[in-house]
Amino acid sequence: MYKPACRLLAVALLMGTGIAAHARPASVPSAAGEIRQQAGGIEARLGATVLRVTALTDAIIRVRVARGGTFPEDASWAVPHDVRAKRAAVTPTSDGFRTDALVVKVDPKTLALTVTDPAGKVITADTAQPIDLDGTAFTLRKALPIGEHIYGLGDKTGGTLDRRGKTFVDWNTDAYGFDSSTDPIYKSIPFFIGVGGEGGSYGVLLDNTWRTWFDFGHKAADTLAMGGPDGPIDYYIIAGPTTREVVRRYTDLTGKAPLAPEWALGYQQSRYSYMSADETRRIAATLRKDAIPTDVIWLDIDFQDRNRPFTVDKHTFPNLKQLAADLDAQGIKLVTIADLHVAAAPNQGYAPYDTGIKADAFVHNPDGSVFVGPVWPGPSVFPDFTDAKVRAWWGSNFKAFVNDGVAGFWNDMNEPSVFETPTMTMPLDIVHHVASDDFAPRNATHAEIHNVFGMENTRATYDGIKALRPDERAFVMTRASYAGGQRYAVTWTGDNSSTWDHLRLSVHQLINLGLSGFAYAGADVGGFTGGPSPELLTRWFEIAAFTPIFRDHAAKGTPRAEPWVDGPEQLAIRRRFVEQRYRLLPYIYALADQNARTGDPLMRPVFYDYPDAAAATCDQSMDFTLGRSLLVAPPPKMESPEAYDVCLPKGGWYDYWTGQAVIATASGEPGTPVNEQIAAAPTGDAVRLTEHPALDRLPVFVRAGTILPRQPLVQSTAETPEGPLSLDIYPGPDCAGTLYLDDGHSMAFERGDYLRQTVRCSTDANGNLIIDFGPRDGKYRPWWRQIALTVHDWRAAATVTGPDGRRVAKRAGAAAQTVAFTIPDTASAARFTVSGAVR
Ligand code: NBV
Repeated sequence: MYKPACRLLAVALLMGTGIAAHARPASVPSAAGEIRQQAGGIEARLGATVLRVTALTDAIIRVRVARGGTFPEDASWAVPHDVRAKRAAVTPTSDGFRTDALVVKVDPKTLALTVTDPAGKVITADTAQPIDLDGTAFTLRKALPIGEHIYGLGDKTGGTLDRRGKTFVDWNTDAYGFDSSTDPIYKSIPFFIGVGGEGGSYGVLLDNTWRTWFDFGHKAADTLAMGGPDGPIDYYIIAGPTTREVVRRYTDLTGKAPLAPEWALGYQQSRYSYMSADETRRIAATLRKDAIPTDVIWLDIDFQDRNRPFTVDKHTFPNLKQLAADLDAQGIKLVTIADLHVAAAPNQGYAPYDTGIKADAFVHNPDGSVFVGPVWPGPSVFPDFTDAKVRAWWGSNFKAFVNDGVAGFWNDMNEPSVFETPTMTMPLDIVHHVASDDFAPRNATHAEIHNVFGMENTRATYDGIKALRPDERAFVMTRASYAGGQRYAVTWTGDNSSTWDHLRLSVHQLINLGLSGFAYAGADVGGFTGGPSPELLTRWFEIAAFTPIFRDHAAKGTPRAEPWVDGPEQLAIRRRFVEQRYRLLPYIYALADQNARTGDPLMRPVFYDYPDAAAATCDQSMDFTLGRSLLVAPPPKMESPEAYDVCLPKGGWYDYWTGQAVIATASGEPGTPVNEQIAAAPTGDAVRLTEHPALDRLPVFVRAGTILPRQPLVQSTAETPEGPLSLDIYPGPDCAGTLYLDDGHSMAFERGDYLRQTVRCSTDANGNLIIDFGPRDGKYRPWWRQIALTVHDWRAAATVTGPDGRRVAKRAGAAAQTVAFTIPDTASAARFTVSGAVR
């Protein structure tokens, strides 16, 4: 498979230098290191090895290594050409260069790279033996200081959010039945973030599609190593210093997830499989009868004729278009599966095979024949997604489904999963044709393409749907992907199990996916395999209601896992959480808009917005935030009734469910009832409080300083809410909230048809609360005519005056804890004053 012979001769193998050699070149070039300045950076040469460090921006540098003096082609699946072509202004130094944000130094004797901030604080530094070359393989080593923690790397397992002390392999794998130590799994996102070092957070993207590996202080506690068997040594260092800046810059590099349709944020019902149109209608009817707000029903492989992609079983689904229309009339979209493996079915009138063969669209064996491997349809062929022509052909297959009104598509099995093979995928010597972007047209082995195969599958699907329905947002869900895959698809964590452990794991996976660019991610609610207990399914609903993608899905042959299966009591709790999700949609949709523009994930580790949180001593292993304003604190030992402590970062918090401020008490001791710990104003100190788990309660807190938009309950995002928009004001520092709205599905927002408005609050010298509506951006007209404001925990008597000085509302006494008033929709800048403050 690998052809090391000629490369071996060219590798720099210098004994006594930082570059370790495991094979000897024919001639040993000069060992004298030299550094040369060049546009945007430097090149350092040590023997035959050349290190090139280039600043793309002040805070992003690219590092490439040429073995034997020749750089591999400058091409990438993750980082678009125009981004790679950027150059920042740099100032040469004797041992490297500086940008406005970084100082880059190379030790010419070893090629060890050190990146510091301008004050000299180390962001990341190579070890004394930074690069190992061994045939085509390589190892890179960096220091891993005590106190540094590692996040990202997509949805890798590992049992904890932090990846320190562990090793991982990137090799997309169908990991049915995985557990918290299974690796590799479905996706390869070779991007991680170091948090807690002296120079602040930084990220590294190792842009190599081969079977790469990462060791975060496992073999040697002070060393971070990464490597691969072949392919370019090409990586990016992204400086912070905050984690937020790293993630934003990572998505500058690899692309932002496009704004999802609003319905993708609603509740989604799935099963492998709803077996007929009748069953699908019954599911929709029950969701509506039981008043479970729902936006999507998914059709898995059994809706197809013999599991063949791009077919429909005409007996069980006689009229897909009618089904889609009938569901649509109930506010429910249809998403259907479209796996990549095309049935190898010659002479059967199966167009995807016939047209694909004609277009030479399938990958080949080394002998030139088309590779055939068994998957769901039986013998199957595999589109060559790295070829732009093949992607265009693949995309055209969606035409009938788009015409039938199918709203979105699901690309499963795209690691690719191939049955009856020892490797569970196609052989490594399968030949792909690369003809895409800035890659020179050439053949490549599966060993090189494997990890990007799934991403290019989703790219073909995404581009295909966009071509067919250009003015609609394309919704694609994928199981496999690579760095940058967020440009084309949302994702889920694959075939998880119905266990508490998996519910815990899903929180870590979704947080780390968000840090790795995949802001839209979900786990099968209830678990794919096994069948959840009533309590597990209920808890899963509660937590998933605060995660980006909220989809209930279960495997064939497992107990049913729709929300109603465990009787009315469980259903009532589950419904309540789905309803909360729908009430919160204005907030969640504004987070989606924020993500599209900045890259900030929807679901975040607490330290994303509250770096001090890391110092707290509670078990925070299940905590996460949805945006900056909501902190969700599920019980860390979910199956246990034991009390547990929640640590809230400093700044002040309110209880989401009661609206009351949470204050620090002398207590914090287990056993203190929650309501005794809640009193007047948030103090701004970090808070420790004790929670007593109850199945119907999920602790959620609101940052003091939040203006939280919510809407009246709807059963689907297709329904127009009736009544006023709610703005809940939780007074505190840096008090703000954002409204974002558009039509929820089309591209009109790109033409100015959106609404974006910031509302702020502050207190004046007299303790009055000032509420400032900023001017409204965009020309979209909202559904609300009125805005209902509630100021939480406002314990003084109060009058509210509007912009014209007239009284809007009055509350007589201090007994009530909120001030509530309703105003007409306020599209331009306007100030409201809530008087009588002083707590
Ligand atoms: O298409 C069937 C399933 C699907 O439901 C699941 O979500 C995927 O992860 N698919 C895997 C293939 C069969 C798995 C047993």
